[in-house]
Amino acid sequence: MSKRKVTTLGQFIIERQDDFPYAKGELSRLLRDIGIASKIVNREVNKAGLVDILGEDGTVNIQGEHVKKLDVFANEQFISALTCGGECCAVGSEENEHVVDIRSDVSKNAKYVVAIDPLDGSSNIDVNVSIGTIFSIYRRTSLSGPGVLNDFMQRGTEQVAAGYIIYGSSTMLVYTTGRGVNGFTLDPSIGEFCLSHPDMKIPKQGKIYSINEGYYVHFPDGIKKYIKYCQEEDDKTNRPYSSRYIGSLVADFHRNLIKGGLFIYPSTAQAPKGKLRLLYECNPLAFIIEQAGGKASDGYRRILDIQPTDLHQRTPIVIGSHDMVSKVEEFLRKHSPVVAV
Ligand code: P6P
Repeated sequence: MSKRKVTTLGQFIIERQDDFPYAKGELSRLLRDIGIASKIVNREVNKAGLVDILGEDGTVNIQGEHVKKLDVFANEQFISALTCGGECCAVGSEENEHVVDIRSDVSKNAKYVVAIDPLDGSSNIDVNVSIGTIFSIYRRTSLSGPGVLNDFMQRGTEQVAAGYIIYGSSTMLVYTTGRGVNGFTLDPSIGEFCLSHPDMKIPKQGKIYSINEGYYVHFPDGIKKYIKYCQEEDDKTNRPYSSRYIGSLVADFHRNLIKGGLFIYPSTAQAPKGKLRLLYECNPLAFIIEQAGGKASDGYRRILDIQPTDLHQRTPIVIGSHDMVSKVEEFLRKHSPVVAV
């Protein structure tokens, strides 16, 4: 039986380096640094139930959420790996209110900044549900000195690379640099991410919709009507769809990327901007989904076109199979038209 060639993340990055004729390996090394930190976080996530790293450490993060120790640990690991790697000058993290300057002698000429959600879905940590890391890489716009907030106030279309790690039944790293989406599965026996899902594409149409229907009464009319549309019987359009909601963004996103489907976190009366963060959750996943042939909007505008104004700003999001996102936009235009201000 022919043995399949094993391509590690490191080999793949080097092989694809030619995609960046002007880059001198910095981005490759930056992606390598993220891969290293994710293996360390994976080790702790996998044994979280065995050591006293679960539970809350008593602090509250910028989001007002009680911080669980693994959040803190993951944030420290990624910041440490990026600091030592020397290719990044600043980090914008869900766990830090302000931009973290990570310059050192090694990174004083670093040209990239990284926005990151070090451990998304943390409320699922102690119930053993898949959780994830989401990252977004930009070239800094400031010319020298410490990385500053303005380096992060770039539209999602300016991302140089984006990806996520899902710590689940297996651990995968999925990323794009604007030339398609590739998935790597961690082989614990060799401690390497190995190419397992080359050139990932999301089906244009799916049969899964993912939304927290517990908030139904607070949704815009267009979303309410779309949910009812998903539940109608119609053989021609393969309805009713299946409702799947893990409550862990990376897990719901990853399932839809592979099977086809739609994830919605809409605005509600209480949260007009929704819950999810533009810079380190929605933009990176929007970059990935578009590269995989899907679509991502806030229900009205392309996510990647939104001009950020704050490090932790939120946005409603409709993301997944292209035709499903377009259908939601159609319902919102018809039943919840945006009032021009
Ligand atoms: P809700 C997890 O806390 C998270 O940030 C995402 O991973 C997830 O998609 C969302 O919140 C779930 O939010 O309001 O449905 O519990």
